[in-house]
Amino acid sequence: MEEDGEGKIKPRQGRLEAFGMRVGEFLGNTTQVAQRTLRWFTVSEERVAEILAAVREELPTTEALLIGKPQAGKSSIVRGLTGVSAEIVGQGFRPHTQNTQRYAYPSEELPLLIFTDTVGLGDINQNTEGLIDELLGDLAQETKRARVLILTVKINDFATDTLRQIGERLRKQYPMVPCVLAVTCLHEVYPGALVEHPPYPPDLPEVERVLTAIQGDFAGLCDRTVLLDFTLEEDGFTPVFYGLEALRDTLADLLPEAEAKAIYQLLDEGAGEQLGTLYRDVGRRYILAFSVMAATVAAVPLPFATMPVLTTLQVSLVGVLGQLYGQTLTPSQAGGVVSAIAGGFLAQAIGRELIKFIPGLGSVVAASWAAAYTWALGEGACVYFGDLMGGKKPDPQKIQGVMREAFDAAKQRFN
Ligand SMILES: Nc1nc2c(ncn2[C@@H]2O[C@H](COP(=O)(O)OP(=O)(O)OP(=O)(O)O)[C@@H](O)[C@H]2O)c(=O)[nH]1
Ligand SMILES: [Mg+2]
Repeated sequence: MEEDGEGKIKPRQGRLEAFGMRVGEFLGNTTQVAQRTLRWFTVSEERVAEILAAVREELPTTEALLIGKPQAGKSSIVRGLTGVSAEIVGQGFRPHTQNTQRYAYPSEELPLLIFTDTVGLGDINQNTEGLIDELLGDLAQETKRARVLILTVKINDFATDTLRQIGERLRKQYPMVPCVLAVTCLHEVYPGALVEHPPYPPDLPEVERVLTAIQGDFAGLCDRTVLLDFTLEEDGFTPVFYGLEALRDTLADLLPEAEAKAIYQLLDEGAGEQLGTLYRDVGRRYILAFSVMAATVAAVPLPFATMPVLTTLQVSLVGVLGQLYGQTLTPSQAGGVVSAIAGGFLAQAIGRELIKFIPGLGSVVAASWAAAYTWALGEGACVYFGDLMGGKKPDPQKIQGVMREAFDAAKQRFN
């Protein structure tokens, strides 16, 4: 292991506030082995920044440019693909420019998905040129990210001239960027008697007729069309995300292999069924994204030992989860939480196993192990933050238990 005692993550200047104190108490419960393990798993702040930059370079990041009129369903697509609302995805979100906003998932510093959302596209819009310029400027930037245009149209909206013009301009200049036509709000044209979605894809003359017209309007512009109906839970349609699998498959077909694989992993396991609103469920979507990253980076050679890279990912994950639970953590504090949780877990749950591997641990770990370990840590952090939020003292025993279970389940999943 490259990391040693010099410059690990420490709370700054003895400014251990309430949060850090709790971490301290928590730490007090870990064994000596854990304390030792902790040292192996700490990473200096400068190193964290370096690692983040290197990891970001390797991530199979997809940038989706969502273009559509207000209320066309763009934010709903963000919610479908990430499991969280655009407002939550947008935490740490900066207004991009006048006509577009940008959201990064799961986080700005380590994005797997970036959404550029047009906000200024009206019917009669003097800003169209400005918007086109912004989008062209976006596309002009050199990047390793895979990009895709998603033109979003409500199924009963035929006033789509501006959208088509924008699409044409972008396509003309960037013909290599694939383009998807996403037709939303399907149920609005269902015959009155139909109160549920038919099996996907819907085979209804009403849908077919309108779709033919829309496709005519966008002829030659889009590589693929996807039919969607992303309703709200209270609308009572099942699945809530009707067409999500088709969207996933379409994106996967159009994107390079690595990005396609990441999207598959992110939308694994019935993501379209239902979305919980509980913290834990939202948290899981973030944990999943970081676990996918952990597997990704474990599989590529980075100029750092794997363990510090995982620790760095986990520090970021804990920072994001903390935010979800209303705790704003400095990287140092997040590092403290990771150390406390990871140290205890590694020592107590798989300590013996681990000791055997420690000489090799710093250099290479299996992708599935990296993912499962990250998953377990995220689950542990949710319990930790949940307890804090409920005014309880985090219970190390409970956290260890949750992590052990999560680790075993995740090992299966990421195998
Ligand atoms: N039934 C149904 N409702 C949808 C669908 N997509 C979006 N909606 C609803 O339409 C409304 C607008 O959807 P958004 O996803 O916020 O649309 P938007 O394009 O982001 O809108 P702006 O941010 O205002 O430009 C919300 O109430 C959504 O729940 C869909 O496919 N089916
Ligand atoms: Mg929106």
